[in-house]
Amino acid sequence: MADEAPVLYPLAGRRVWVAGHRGMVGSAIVRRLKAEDCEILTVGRDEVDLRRQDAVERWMARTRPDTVFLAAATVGGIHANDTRPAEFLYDNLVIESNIVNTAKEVGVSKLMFLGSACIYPREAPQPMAEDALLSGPLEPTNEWYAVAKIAGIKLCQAYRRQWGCDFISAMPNNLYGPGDNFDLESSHVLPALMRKIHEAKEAGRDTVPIWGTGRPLREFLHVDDLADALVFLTMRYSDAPHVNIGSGEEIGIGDLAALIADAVGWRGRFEFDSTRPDGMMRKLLDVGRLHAMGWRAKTGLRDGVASTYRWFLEHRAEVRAG
Ligand code: GFB
Repeated sequence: MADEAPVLYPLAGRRVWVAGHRGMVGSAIVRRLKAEDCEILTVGRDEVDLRRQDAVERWMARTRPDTVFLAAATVGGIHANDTRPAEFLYDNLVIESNIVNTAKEVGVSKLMFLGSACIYPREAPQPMAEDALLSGPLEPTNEWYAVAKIAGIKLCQAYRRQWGCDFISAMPNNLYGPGDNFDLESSHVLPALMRKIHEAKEAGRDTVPIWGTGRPLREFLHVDDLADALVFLTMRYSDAPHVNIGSGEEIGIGDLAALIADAVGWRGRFEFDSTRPDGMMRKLLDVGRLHAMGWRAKTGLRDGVASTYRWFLEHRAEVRAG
């Protein structure tokens, strides 16, 4: 493995704002930052609606963060992306614009913007390298979210170019882990299948529905690995191009379902619902740039699914209410 890139931006002693700290990603960043000697700042939606420019400006002017992790976003799985295009485009555009611009105004010295692998064209060569950005048409099921995330990358690059701001971007692949959304209509595939399979086991059912053909391939990254990579890049990377973050481990949706069924201890049959979309047939990131800086994912999918299932069992009441 490559030697770790040197630390350019130590976090010790800094005031670090995690925007979106109640989400799966934000809460993982907060957990990871506890190992750094920094002051963690958070604010709830009830206090500051990040879609309101004046509210963001007032809060940031008062709290004066040194560092920002921009993990606040309207997110969801293939169905939510496909059916709520206005929210996915508008919310994400305004949240990132408000925070990036105010970060420049109040003198934030480092900002990490979090995007998504869906920024890449539908027909991008696999694995998808950073320079595949804007080389072709997007996957239609998530183009609204993708356009907002591409705009976020460009905002960081523009503020770097015009104002010299040290704003960087990272693009993770499909995430999962503790704190995920388990709502069956709006969630991503891994938590959805975990919940469906668990509930089939509880109810003694021997079939579980799966959207699409089960053939699409996805690369899953545990959210604690993501948080570690984000802290790594914040401290060691300072340049305009965005950086991919992935596990390098790819699996078909049908095989993922079987792996989850093993973890849950359910035996039964999957019924594929071809009226639901498959989305991208393959979505694997080229993580050469990150590996060359000396970072690799640590959590294997089988272990990650097992620990996420334990988390799910411990939080069943919240998951059902959510
Ligand atoms: O995770 P997912 O919703 O999002 O779906 P994407 C992945 C694959 O799993 C698709 C299939 O082929 C789905 O049709 N799938 C099977 C299911 N059963 C289910 C189910 O019960 N629920 C869900 N949700 N999927 C997302 C983007 O795309 O990727 C986001 O929509 C984001 O914007 C994320 O970028 C990384 O991988 O297709």
